[in-house]
Amino acid sequence: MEFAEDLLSALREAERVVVFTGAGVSAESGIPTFRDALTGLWEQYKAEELATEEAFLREPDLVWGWYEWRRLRVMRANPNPAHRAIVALARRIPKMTLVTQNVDDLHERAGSADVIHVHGSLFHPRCHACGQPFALGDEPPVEAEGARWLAPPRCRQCGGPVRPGVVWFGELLPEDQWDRATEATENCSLFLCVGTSSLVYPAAQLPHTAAYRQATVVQVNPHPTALDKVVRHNVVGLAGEAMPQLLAAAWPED
Ligand code: BJW
Ligand code: ZN
Repeated sequence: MEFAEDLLSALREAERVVVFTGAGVSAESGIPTFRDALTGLWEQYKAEELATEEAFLREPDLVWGWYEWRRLRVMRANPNPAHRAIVALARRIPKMTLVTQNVDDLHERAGSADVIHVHGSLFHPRCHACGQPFALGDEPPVEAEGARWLAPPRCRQCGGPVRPGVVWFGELLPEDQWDRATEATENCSLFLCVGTSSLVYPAAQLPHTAAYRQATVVQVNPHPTALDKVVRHNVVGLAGEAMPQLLAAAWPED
């Protein structure tokens, strides 16, 4: 893979970098992207229809079962070369901030620290009624391949239904995570988008903010996205292949 020399020098010289990831960074770990068609029990639905509070209130067992099935898949998956390349990049850049829209924990399991999760996490459910965090057991959420409808557990404090700790459509992003993501974006010289369709706001605003502030905006994605016209460098390829190659090209002595 060939990279423009000014992309490589921008990377080498950057003091502050934001890496902004979406579902595509976990695709090569076997985690379907958000806009992939659902399969199995959920194939008659779209993810957009399940990722709402209304869906949870209407059919809690359907929605909780879907999230627990996804959590099981994540627990059985492993980080891929793209997650590991982002860890390696952090060692090279004086201040790198990792902002992810993903609700999995594959960045952390690859070794990234201080990951900003703007859309929450599959691993931090809470009570829908009172907000009390709910401690998940260590055991896998559902047996073997047993994707199924599952009643949400009840809150140990108030008896309310436990909901996934993710940000659904129509909900506000966690304020602390959003403030940190915005601050890092406004102060970076290079903003690297990896594996996101850049369709969901306000997160999708971040690369536009970076471009407005004169940062070099770079995209790694095998397909066209809403950002194609905004980025200075469009690296067309799979994250698990392009990211390690980008690092090797920027720091060939390693
Ligand atoms: C690879 C690859 C490989 C594949 N390597 N790449 C109209 C205009 C503007 C905004 C709105 C609007 N109507 C409604 C809104 C607001 C709404 C929104 O933005 N909707 C848009 C769809 C239009 N936003 C919200 O509701 C947000 N809240 C909000 O605005 O609050 C204010 C408000 C309050 C009250 C009322 C209204 C507003 C909240 C958004 C929360 C989003 N949450 C989700 C679900 C999380 C839980 C879960 O996972 O179930 O977050 S949605 C979903 O999309 C998920 C993702 O994090 C997010 C982004 O998706 P992502 O990561 O980009 O994945 P994909 O699948 O879209 O793309 C994958 C990409 O990877 C593709 O490009 C592939 O090509 C690529 N790829 N393989 C590299 N190997
Ligand atoms: Zn409660």
